[in-house]
Amino acid sequence: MSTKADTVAKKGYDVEEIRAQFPILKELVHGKPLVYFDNAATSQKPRRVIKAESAYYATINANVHRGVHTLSTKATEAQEAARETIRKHINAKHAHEVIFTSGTTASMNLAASSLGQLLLKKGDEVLISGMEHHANIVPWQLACERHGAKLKVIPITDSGEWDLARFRVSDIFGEKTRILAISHVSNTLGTINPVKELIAKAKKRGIITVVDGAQAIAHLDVDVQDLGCDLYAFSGHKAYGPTGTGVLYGREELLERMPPWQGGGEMIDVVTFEKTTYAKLPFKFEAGTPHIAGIIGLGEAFRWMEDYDKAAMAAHEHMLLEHATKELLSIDGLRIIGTAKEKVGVISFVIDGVHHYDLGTLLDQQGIAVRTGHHCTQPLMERFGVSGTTRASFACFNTIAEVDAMVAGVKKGVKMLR
Ligand code: C6P
Repeated sequence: MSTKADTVAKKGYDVEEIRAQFPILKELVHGKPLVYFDNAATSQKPRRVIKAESAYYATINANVHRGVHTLSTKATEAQEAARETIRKHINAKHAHEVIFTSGTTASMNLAASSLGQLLLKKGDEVLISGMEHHANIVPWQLACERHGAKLKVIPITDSGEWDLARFRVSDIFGEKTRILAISHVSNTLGTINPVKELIAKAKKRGIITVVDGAQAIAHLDVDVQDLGCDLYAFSGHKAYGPTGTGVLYGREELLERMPPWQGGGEMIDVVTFEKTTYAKLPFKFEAGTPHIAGIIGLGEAFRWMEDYDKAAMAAHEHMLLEHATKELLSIDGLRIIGTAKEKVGVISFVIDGVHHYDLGTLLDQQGIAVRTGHHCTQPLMERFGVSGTTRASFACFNTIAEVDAMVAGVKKGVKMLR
């Protein structure tokens, strides 16, 4: 679905050429062309990714790092090529600093469990922010409970940014702060957080820094060395890759010190009943058979993204955000939750007298997929005094015409529901 405005917006960015690569965009939903605005939940996949995953099963399906036979060698090479692609993409120093997981949730659980064991003692503090996804809250709560530590929270301003004026650096980082765990981009508000600046301040105090990059990886240039973080987590499926894939990047020196998270095959060096020694990085953190097909697909997703100018993709998504913001604000009683200066293409809103669930259902009947509810950020919902929002999240293949269709759908919904 595109208009003249999209053609104008193209200028070196051919959204139709990109759309043609996503088979699902030809689907009809309730007889209407699919408008997919739920990319923060999971993005759609280009044909190349789908093909890479199925080619593994069709031609080289075997376990990795385990066999001398040809298929196992080929599968291992394909998996490790994906690791190298991701290393380059995020500018990690070494490929063994890229650990494959099943997603951001698994990455954060690995980080919290292992760092908790390594660093946390009674009375220590872990600092997160008030806009975190449950995946960057609950694993730290579990670690704190286990080790007698406390969770502290950076408050959020009305526009949806860290309130660093009210919560000064000297207040943020206490004597006992050991870990800072923050999201690069908020999944609910779209806020791009100044993570680099806060990481620099934390590092000066010897605090270990962990970044939840789930909503950043597909939309920003992520350079882990430039950010200076110790750990950086993301999911593959939000970056045009397969579900069940994710990464935890870790600085070599820290990963070497961190104890393993899960035990099993391939993460060991020598096992006896008395004692086990562990494999080298990254395998120390990759127990059991990985999601080989998914990892190969993930490598292809990153190669696919690299065929495009990420800045142009981000500019396109920003243009959609600005258009959607302007149009949605013309609706009486509509309030946008998350009005930070720096945002990715995520727009959350509430409307007086309209329940987000009802609106989401009516939009679906028009073929428009948005997410409704608390977006796994219940404390943030409480901060804004709402039970949930309607959230549209854009990707590189979305168009102005689709935004207009959503706005028309919202207007229609409001008339029916009020
Ligand atoms: N947010 C959303 O609709 P997983 O489920 O492990 O791939 O990602 C968890 C996660 C962690 N951090 C952030 C900032 C996230 O946005 C998510 C996933 C989806 O907003 C599903 S709840």
